[in-house]
Amino acid sequence: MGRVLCPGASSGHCSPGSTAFFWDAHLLLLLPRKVTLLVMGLDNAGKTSVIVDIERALAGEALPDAQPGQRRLRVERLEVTLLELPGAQRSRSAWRSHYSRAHGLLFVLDSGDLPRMEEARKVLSRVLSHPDVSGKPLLL
Ligand SMILES: Nc1nc2c(ncn2[C@@H]2O[C@H](COP(=O)(O)OP(=O)(O)O)[C@@H](O)[C@H]2O)c(=O)[nH]1
Ligand SMILES: [Mg+2]
Repeated sequence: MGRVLCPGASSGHCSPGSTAFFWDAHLLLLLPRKVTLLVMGLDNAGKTSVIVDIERALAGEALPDAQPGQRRLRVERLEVTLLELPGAQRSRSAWRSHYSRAHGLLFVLDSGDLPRMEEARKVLSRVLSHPDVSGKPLLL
């Protein structure tokens, strides 16, 4: 959670011990938090299948208004958007346009596809070296 502002405090923010801090933090906790997760990997790696598995495992409520390639899901107070990025080589250059708004990445690796392991390594390496990805959680 970001800094909690405390109206009326001369410094513009307040200590965790003050009443205002807890009041503001409480309000923020009530708001649904939107989380965007990018699901990436080579073509045919199993991205769509993983998304279906995640939806099933989380047993969240499916939310409407998802764009093509997106699944939206409410999980407790989170509104989670799973955005599948097309994995074909010609599509990968567009991935970077999504990095800045992502909260985390899921990189799907087909562990049975040994001939493409080096290709997957290079692709993941390029993703991780992008500044907009730096510091964000990755699930492989
Ligand atoms: N054997 C096996 N096949 C899988 C698995 N996950 C996905 N597949 C198959 O791999 C193919 C590609 O999966 P898909 O999820 O469409 O890959 P995407 O292109 O990365 O979205 C499909 O025919 C899936 O049925 C898995 O865990 N095991
Ligand atoms: Mg797919």
